[in-house]
Amino acid sequence: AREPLAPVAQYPPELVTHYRERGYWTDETLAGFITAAAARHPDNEAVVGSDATGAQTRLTYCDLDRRSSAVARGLSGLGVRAGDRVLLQLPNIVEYVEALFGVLKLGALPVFGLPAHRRTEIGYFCQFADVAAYIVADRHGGFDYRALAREVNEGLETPPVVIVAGDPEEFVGFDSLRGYEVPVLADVDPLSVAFLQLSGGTTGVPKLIPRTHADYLYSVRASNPICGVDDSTRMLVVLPAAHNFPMSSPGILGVFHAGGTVVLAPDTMPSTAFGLIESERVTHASLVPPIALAWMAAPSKADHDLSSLRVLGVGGAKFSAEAAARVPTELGCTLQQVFGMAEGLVNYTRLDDTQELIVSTQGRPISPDDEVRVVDDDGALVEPGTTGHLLTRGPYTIRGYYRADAHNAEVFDAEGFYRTGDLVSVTDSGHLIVEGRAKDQINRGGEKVAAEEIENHLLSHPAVHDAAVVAVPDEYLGERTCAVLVISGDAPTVGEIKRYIRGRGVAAYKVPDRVEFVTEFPVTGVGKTSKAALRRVLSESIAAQT
Ligand code: J2J
Repeated sequence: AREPLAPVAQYPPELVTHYRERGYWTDETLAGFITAAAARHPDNEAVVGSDATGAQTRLTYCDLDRRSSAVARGLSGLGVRAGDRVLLQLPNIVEYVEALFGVLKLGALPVFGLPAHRRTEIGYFCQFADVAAYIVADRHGGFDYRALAREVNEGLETPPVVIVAGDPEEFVGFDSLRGYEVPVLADVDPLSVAFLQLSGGTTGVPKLIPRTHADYLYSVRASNPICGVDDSTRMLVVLPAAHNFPMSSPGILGVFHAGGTVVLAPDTMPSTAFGLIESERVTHASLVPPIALAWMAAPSKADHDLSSLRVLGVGGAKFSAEAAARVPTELGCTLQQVFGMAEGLVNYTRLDDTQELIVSTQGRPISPDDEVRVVDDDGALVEPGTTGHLLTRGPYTIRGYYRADAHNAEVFDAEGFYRTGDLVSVTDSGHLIVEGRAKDQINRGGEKVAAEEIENHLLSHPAVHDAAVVAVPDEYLGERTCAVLVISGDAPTVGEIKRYIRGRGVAAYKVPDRVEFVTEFPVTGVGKTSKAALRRVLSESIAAQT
């Protein structure tokens, strides 16, 4: 038997009552979600995409309901119980949605891995969340996930059962789960934790985010009208489906709630997306800025009929006003900027906002009960329109990370406000403009890299005396990572450092893009490494080189 879920920080009782009275929190759960959707729209097409073998697949809501029940049964047959954690690490294939709803129906908790994660991250999630089952695809993007599973399991005392979509080799085949047909539906408390989502992170190890059924589904339901999602919506999912953005803002869950269709893109190439937009009459898509830029720049745009596209959501990282302004003319759709976070708060520009607001802001909160505070370094509220630290609390923002008391004490204040680490200003209309970031994180085109995590890996190299990872500006990704190193002894080459980090078993997007050597770090008044000064020096030296 696995450990029970550790206790998580609760919302105060008076707010629970308030959120229920306002109708934000309902009895709807993710366990019953797809069965309820199938009852509303049994024969609508729910999902279109490839399966693990590459076969083109179309599932109605009824199909998806039946298949996910079979997965729930199969998992139960393997000994997975309600409350257990199940790590999903699947690419954008139809098995992802079958697995997701299968796990949820059983009352087990998905933990959302990304296809890019490797031994170190996966091993950590398995250990930290005491994962009972780990679901992967056989191969994807030239990588063999069965080999990863083997490596991970070797390092674990109580390894999870591994389930493989495609050729399972010695593991359990995902297809074998489909043999069971009796539906199971766990009786789940809507106020309980539904899953553990991954945080962008600022610390040495990734943080996990416990979201409840009620809080998450409120953000999903409330997103739909803001994003123009209804049963005619056909949404192209290009970003990894397990990311919070394509999952919930309004994402796959929003579309399923409305009875629309999710179209899974097998890769992120603009030509793939354009082909699918044309053939599937796609109406909505959500992208990070670099992919939106790639769409606008792609010559293949002219070869496809993109006229079905109504709304392009762009978020995850700052989209420049200059690029934002070009979206309507170059792609023939409405831009919606999205500034969200897996911890909760999501802001959208509204579809009927002025062009000025759509281009130059990152939107305003979903809920009238989202509280936004902008404070200076000392915690005092700033004058309206002035830049400061964004703090927030509300009906779908967490009150604490999973099993992280010390960190929680730092980033949640006594009133339960979450310190986002983002620097923002607020317009008269209540729209937020992301002005920068106070947290020690690199936003690499929407993929978040916690500086400390990579610094720790670098410091384990015998020749590295000191290490700092900072963002350097990049035209395409917005930011790239730069590792700045103080070396003791023989200096390794840049290639050796990158190979070393890769060899530590981390996601490729975390491997430093640049490596620079210095003899010492600039320090602040209190003798700490000054990353601000480092970033300044680096951008000057990069500017001088180009
Ligand atoms: C600037 N920075 C942004 C934006 C996120 C919807 C959309 C995005 C996410 C997400 C999400 C930004 N401009 N438009 O979960 O539901 C940065 C901020 C933020 C962090 C959160 C969703 N949109 N960011 O990106 O948990 O720094 O969620 O705090 O991955 O991304 O990252 P993440």
